[in-house]
Amino acid sequence: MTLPDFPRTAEGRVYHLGLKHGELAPRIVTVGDPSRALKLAEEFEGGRESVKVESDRGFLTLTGIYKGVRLSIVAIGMGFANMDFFVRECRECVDGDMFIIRFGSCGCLSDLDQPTGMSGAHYISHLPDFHIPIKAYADDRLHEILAGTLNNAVPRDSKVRVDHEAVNASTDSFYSSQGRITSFPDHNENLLEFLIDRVPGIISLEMETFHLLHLASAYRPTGDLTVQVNSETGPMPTFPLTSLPTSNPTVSNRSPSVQVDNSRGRIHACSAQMVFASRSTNAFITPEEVQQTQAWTGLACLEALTLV
Ligand code: R1P
Repeated sequence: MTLPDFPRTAEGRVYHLGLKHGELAPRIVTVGDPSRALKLAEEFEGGRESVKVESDRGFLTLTGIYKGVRLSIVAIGMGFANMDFFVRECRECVDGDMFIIRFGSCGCLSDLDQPTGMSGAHYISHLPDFHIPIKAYADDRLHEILAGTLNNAVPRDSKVRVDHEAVNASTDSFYSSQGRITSFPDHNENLLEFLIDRVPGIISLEMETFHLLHLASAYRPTGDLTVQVNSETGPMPTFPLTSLPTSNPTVSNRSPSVQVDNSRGRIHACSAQMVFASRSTNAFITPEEVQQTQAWTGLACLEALTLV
């Protein structure tokens, strides 16, 4: 599909992830850190990926086989903007339903004996005046499957526990909007207390999950909120553009760039966050604990995607 607002290279690759149809599986684990992606890809059959695409913009995609199922691991870097590129561009590279698990790290608001597995995520912006507690929810079924594989994967001697009811807040920066006090005037001294007060059950902060869950749950393969299909003329807007207020600068006379593609399916997403740091005590887990936790949590993510 070619969309007027959706750039591709001359080779037909999506512009930022550098992928073309066939290089990505519809079952995806997404991580921030490329080294986490490369380590997890060692679990693919043959000990490595069969497709590796490194884009000019720093996205890394590894596709291979795990337990007979074709999966992809995509390292996206950090933040909402990169998550936005990832979800929208991956959607253009596969047909049918997509299943996406974010396998990330986070800071927790209490002690360190907490991970992994989130029921939702909240967005906050980077200024105290604009904290907006909007909730986005994980896909119920995928979340339940992941909770099961995580529970099965926890080593018996681990102090880590899986909290599949945990609430996470996604923030648009690491420093100011997570209440870190630096040498810049962020006016964020009371941010953590504010969040604990306003967001029931919040235990962690990271930077991507809200946007993943939001895009996944908002996506409609037939664009049914803005487009209706006429079999003779193709997709048309359900509202006449001329009836919208002309003074609104966001209204344009261009046709909506949304097109209907019935080969598309839903996007099912959920997230597992590993707690690497405590914001209340400033403690970090050790590098060895990072490796151990990543190993079993990553395997649980791959396993979950084989079960959907
Ligand atoms: C900040 O250090 C980064 O780590 C967390 C945050 O969400 C942010 O991207 O996630 P990853 O470990 O997946 O990168």
